Amino acid sequence: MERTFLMIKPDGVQRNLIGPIVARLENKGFKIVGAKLMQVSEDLAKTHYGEHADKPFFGELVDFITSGPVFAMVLEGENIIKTARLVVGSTNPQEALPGTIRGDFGLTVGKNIIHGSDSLESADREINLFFDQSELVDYSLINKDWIY
Ligand code: IDP
Repeated sequence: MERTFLMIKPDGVQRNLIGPIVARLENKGFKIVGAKLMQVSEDLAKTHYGEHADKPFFGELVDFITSGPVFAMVLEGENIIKTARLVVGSTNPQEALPGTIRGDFGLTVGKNIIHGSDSLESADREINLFFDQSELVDYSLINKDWIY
């Protein structure tokens, strides 16, 4: 079963969207294997967003993601990296479809509510960057036979 990393950004936490977003992810059938509220350090922000280091918005992005707590999650499901990105929606909330998290809750690209890994490599990297193995829980959900 595939795993991905999702993170409700400081705007989502401040707007009391942890509950509504987690409800969507659970309702979809994804299994939560790790979750925590945390403050992202400047070092962690720069490593996480390293691929954007030379973009003009990099400084703004690091300032934003460290501006308040985030809610970090590791979720599990079949083909979840791609599926979770569809649930999250397009990077720019103005182009994200209604029904997606960004489409329903956001209006600007700088404050687009949630992050989701975009590939197997990113998911592995980001899970290990934000979580210790001991924080991830192996268990079985009783509803799994009704999803798969
Ligand atoms: P993604 O989050 O959908 O994977 P990326 O292209 O990897 O999108 O960009 C990372 C994050 O950087 C976005 O989620 C968004 O918050 C921010 N970002 C992307 N483009 C811009 C921009 O033009 N201005 C400000 N922030 C941006």
